[in-house]
Amino acid sequence: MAVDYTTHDGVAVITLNNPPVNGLGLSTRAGIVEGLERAQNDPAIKAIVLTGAGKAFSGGADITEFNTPKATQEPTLHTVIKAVEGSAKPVVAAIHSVAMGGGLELALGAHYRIAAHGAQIALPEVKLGILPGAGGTQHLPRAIGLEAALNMMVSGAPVMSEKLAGSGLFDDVVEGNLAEAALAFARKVGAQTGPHPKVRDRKIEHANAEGFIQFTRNTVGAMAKNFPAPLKCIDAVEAGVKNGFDKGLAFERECFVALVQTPESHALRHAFFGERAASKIPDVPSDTPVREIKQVAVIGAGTMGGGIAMNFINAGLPVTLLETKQEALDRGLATIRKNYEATVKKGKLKPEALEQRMALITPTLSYDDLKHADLIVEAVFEELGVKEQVFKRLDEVAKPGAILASNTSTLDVDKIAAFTKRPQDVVGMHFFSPANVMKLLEVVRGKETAKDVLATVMQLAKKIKKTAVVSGVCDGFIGNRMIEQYIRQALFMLEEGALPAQVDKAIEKFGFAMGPFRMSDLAGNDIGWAIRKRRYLEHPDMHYSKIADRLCETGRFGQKTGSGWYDYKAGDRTAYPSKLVDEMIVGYSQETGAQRRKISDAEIVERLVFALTNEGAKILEEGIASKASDIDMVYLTGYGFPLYRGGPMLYADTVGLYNVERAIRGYAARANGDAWQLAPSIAALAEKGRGFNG
Ligand code: T1G
Repeated sequence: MAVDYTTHDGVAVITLNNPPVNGLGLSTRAGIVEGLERAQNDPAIKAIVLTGAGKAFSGGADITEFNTPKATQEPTLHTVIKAVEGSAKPVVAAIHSVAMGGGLELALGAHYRIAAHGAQIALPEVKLGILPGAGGTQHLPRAIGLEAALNMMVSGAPVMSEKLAGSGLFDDVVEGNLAEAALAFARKVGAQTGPHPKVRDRKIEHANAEGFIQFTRNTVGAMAKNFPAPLKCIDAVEAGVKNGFDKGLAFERECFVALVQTPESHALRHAFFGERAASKIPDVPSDTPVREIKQVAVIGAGTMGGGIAMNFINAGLPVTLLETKQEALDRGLATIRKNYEATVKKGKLKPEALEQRMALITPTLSYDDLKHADLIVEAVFEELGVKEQVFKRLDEVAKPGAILASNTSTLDVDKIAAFTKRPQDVVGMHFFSPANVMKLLEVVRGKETAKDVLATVMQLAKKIKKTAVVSGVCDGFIGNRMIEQYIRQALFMLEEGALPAQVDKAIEKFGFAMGPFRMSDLAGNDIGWAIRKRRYLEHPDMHYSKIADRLCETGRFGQKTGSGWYDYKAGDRTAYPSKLVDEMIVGYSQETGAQRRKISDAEIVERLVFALTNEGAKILEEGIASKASDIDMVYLTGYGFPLYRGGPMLYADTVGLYNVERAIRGYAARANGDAWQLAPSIAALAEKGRGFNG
C-alpha cells in the first residue's frame, strides 16, 4: 500500500509513501481512506496527522493515471477529501515540502494545516491544460481569499509556504521540526471537543467579487489565447461565489471532465512528460556515475560562444573564455556585460549579481589556460578544418577525462571526435541562438561517446535549465534536418502559387511563433543559401526550388541587409511584403513553366507540418532520436512549434496517421511530389490504427 500508518501517544500518522512525489494514484487514495477508518475505529486515537514521505507532501493527482480507468476508480480524490473533512477526529495536514494540485486540495480538506518553511504550494493544473478538479476552485478562495486564490490558479505558479503564513491557509508555518510540531498541534486539538473547522464552511469575503472576477476574466482572456483552462478556473470560482460550495464543486467537476479531454490538455501533459523523458537515454542506466563539472571552458567569444558561456556562469560555474585575438575577446566580454545590463534594467538581476557573474569569467588567449577545465565547449567557425585545429589542440592540453564538446550545428561529430585520441570524451552540444535564451540543447552522441559523458551532459543541462535531447549523428541532427524539409515545401509552394506573406500568415495562424520567410529574414537568408550550395554538391539528385537562391543572388539576406523576402525600414523590424520579390516569384514560376494556382491555407499548414512529421518518422526509424516525444520537445523548445499542439509528432497523432498518410500520398502525386518519400513507419502505424506516441 502506498501509505504507512503509525500511532504516537494517541495520534495516528498517515504517511503518503508513493515515490517519487506521492502522486495520488489509486493505491495511495485507498490507503488514506483505510488509514482514516482505522483511526476512527481506534478509541485510543484522538487526532490524525496526514503527511508525506520523501521529496513531496504530494505532487498531486497521479498524472500517469489520466484517461485510464484508475483515474476515476473509487476512492476518487473527491471521496478521499470528503472522508478527511468528515472525520470525527481532527485531521492535521503536515506539509514538509511540495503540496501541489490534488496534494494541496487534499490538505485543504483537512481541519488544520501546518507547513514547514520552503514548501512549494501550488495549484498548477492550468499548466497541464486542466483546472483544480478536487475542490481547489472552491476551497482555496475560502482559505486565502478570492484574489490570491485566482492568482495562484490562473498562473499555476508555486508560492513558498512562508509567503502564505497568516493567509488563512496555514495554522502554523514552522522552521523547526515539522513532525514534532504537527504531533503537538494534533494532541492539542485532539483534546478539544469538535466540531473541528472545515475550510468549506468559511465565507469568501470580497468587497466586489463580481467586479474582480470580470476584471480577471478580461485580463486572462487576452493572455490565455489557445489555452481554455485559465478561463475555466475563473468560471468555476465564480460558480462557487454565486451559488455556494456544492454547486461550485459540481460545476468544477463538469469543467474538469471537459478540459481533460481537450487536445490542448493532451498536448500539455505530453510536453510535461516529454520534458522529463528526454533526459532518459534508453541504453544509459539512470544510475550511471557522472563526471564532476566544476570548471568550464568555452572556445570562441562570438554570439554563440558568449551566449554559451552565460549559461554556465548563470548556474554559478566559472568559465575560462578563449579567443584568438584580444579585440575579439574584449568584444565578447562587452556583449556579455551588455546582455546582463539589459536584464538588470528589466529588474530581473541585481547589479551586484551582474558583477559576480562577470567575475566568474576568466578571459584568455592561451589554450594552456584550459588545462584545468572539466568541460570544454567550442563555438568556433563552422568549418571542419577549423574544428580539426581546435580539437587537435584540445587533445594536447585538456586534462584526461575532460569532456570535449562541439557546438557544431551541421558537421559530423564522429569526424570531429576522430581528430582526437579520446573520441569517447567527445560529444556535440548544439545550442540554439540566442544560446543564453533558447531552452533547447541537442546533445549529439557520437559512435564512441562514452555513456558517462552523456549522463554528465544530461545532468548538466538540467543545471543550466536547458531541455536536452539526445540526437545521433546525421546531417542536421533532429531539428535542422526536419526544418530543411519544411523549408523545401515552403519554397515549392512559392513556385506553385503562394507568396511569402500568405505562407507565413497561414502557419502563424496555426500557432508557429514565426513563419519560414520571416524566420529566414531574421536568421539571415545567406545561412540557408550556404547549406543549399553544399547540399547541391552532396546530393545533386535532391530537387530544390531555386527561388531562394535567386533572392540571395540579389543580396537580399534579410533584416541584416535591410531587405529579404520582405522589405524593412531602418530601425523597424516589421516585415513589409515586397512587390519586387512577389514579381520575382511570379517570374520564376513562368521561367520554370509552373502553372501558378491558388493554394489554400490548409494545404500550406499540411505540407509544412507533415514535412516535419515525415522527416521525424525517418529520424525515429534510423534511431537518430529514440522516442517521438524527443522530437516533439525539439520542436516545442527550439523551433516555435505551438505548445498547445504538442509538437509535430503528437499533432500527427491528433490528426490520425491514416489521414497524414493519405495527405502525403496526395502531395507525392502532384507537382514537386518527388520531395515526398513517405516514411514507412507512418504507413505501418496507420495500418495498425496507432500513433507515434502509443
Ligand atoms: N503524477 C505522476 N508523476 C509525477 C507527478 C504527478 N503529479 N509530478 C511529477 N511526477 C514525476 C515526474 O514525471 C518524474 O518522473 C518525477 O515525478 C520527478 O518529477 C485533481 C487533477 C512535483 C514540483 O502538475 O511540478 O493534481 O521522470 O523531475 O523537479 O486537481 O514534478 O522520475 O519517472 O519534475 O523535484 C497537478 C507536476 C497534477 C505537479 C517535483 N500537479 N509536477 O519537481 O521532480 S493534476 C502537478 C511538478 C492534479 C487535481 C489535478 C514537479 C514537482 P520520472 P520532477 P522535481
